[in-house]
Amino acid sequence: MSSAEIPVGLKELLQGYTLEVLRRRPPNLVEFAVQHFTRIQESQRNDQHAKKRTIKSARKGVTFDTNPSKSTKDDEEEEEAIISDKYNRRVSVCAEAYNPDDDEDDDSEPRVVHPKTDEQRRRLQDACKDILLFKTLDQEQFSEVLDGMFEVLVKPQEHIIDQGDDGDNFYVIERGVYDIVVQKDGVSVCVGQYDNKGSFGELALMYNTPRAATIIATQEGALWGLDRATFHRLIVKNNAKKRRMYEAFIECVPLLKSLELSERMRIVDVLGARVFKAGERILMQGELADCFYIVESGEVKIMIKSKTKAGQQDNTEVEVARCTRGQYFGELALVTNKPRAASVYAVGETKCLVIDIQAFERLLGPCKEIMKRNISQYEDQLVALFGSSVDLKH
Ligand code: 1OR
Ligand code: 1OR
Repeated sequence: MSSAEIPVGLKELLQGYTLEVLRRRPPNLVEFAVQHFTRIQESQRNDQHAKKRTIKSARKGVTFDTNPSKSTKDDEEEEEAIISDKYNRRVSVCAEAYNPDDDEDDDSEPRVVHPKTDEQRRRLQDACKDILLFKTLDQEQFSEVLDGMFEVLVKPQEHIIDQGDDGDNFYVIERGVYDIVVQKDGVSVCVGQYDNKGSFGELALMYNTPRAATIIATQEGALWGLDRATFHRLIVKNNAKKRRMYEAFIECVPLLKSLELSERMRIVDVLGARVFKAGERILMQGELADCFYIVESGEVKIMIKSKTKAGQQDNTEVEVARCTRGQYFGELALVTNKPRAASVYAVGETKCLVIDIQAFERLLGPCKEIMKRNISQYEDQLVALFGSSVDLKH
């Protein structure tokens, strides 16, 4: 009998998997195996990239909160890499690939602090208060993010980001309107717009990919930038924690079942978590929409303003539905490009996972058919309630 040769590394791979299973006790072993080995594969790819990288941080006009135990020689070398434009852009962008679990040497990097006046800090805090990517940071991490941000004033027609470039900074919008332009078959198409709020530029930094879109200011505006190294140290690292926190829950959301695991994880990377008090209004009928919600715990009720016999709206709200854990709401306005069709209130204290409209468009395309089918059910119910024929989808 010929003895089968055991490939190098097989034992360690299987042991690693077994240990993870014992530690995390996943409900589905096969799915967990796919996840586990995909992570290892990503990490191997990242290691290869990481070997090639050259880290050159751009730090003009920046104070370093240096670690006193760190040699000053390192700091001198870092300072040589200064680039002087207002975007803090680097000549050569490092290519650390995505691996949120990877405990790279980020922690030993000096902490970047851009000094700010009280007035600047107040404006910055205001711009950042609804940024989803910051919603799962703890107080200290959030404060470090604020320290690391720098103000960028932009002019009409200025390209903040060009599709295909390496990623340097992440941006939070303080004011201004910005077109999102994507090249499709050699033609530039405007696929969306940021209107005085939101953030962009996270993808290239999270996944070490070229910029996926061009962002153009349509008018004068103000942004807050966060450099790549700080973004990596605070946001990408936090994503490893987020994936662990939400992985099991997101697997059980029926709407997302048709997505690949990696697609669901990309949703987790960009979602924010928000807690609403009992009775708090989450959405208001008639408002413009910019987010999509999944209930993680608690319950929401959907209320619609009733119509009088003459078909006019009066202000009394009628409860038409409830959503609990794993169910979603707020998709209708995003799918139809119309204002919110109903108001939504938290019943008791309720926690929702929130996804912004750009991520919804980018990541939830494959789920739209399911949503549209459910929207047809809303239409039937609306007819039953108010007696008129409606087409919510158009
Ligand atoms: P980035 O670092 O790739 C461009 O630089 C940024 O544009 C990107 O991060 C996102 O923050 C932002 N597809 C890809 N990136 C988008 C999109 C988008 N929208 C905003 N960004 N789509 C448009 C969805 C409305 C899908 C286009 C096919
Ligand atoms: P939205 O973005 O319009 C309000 O914001 C959300 O309430 C809406 O998306 C849906 O996600 C959710 N009619 C309209 N919106 C509803 C309904 C609904 N149910 C949930 N939403 N009907 C209830 C059908 C069971 C029909 C009302 C008569």
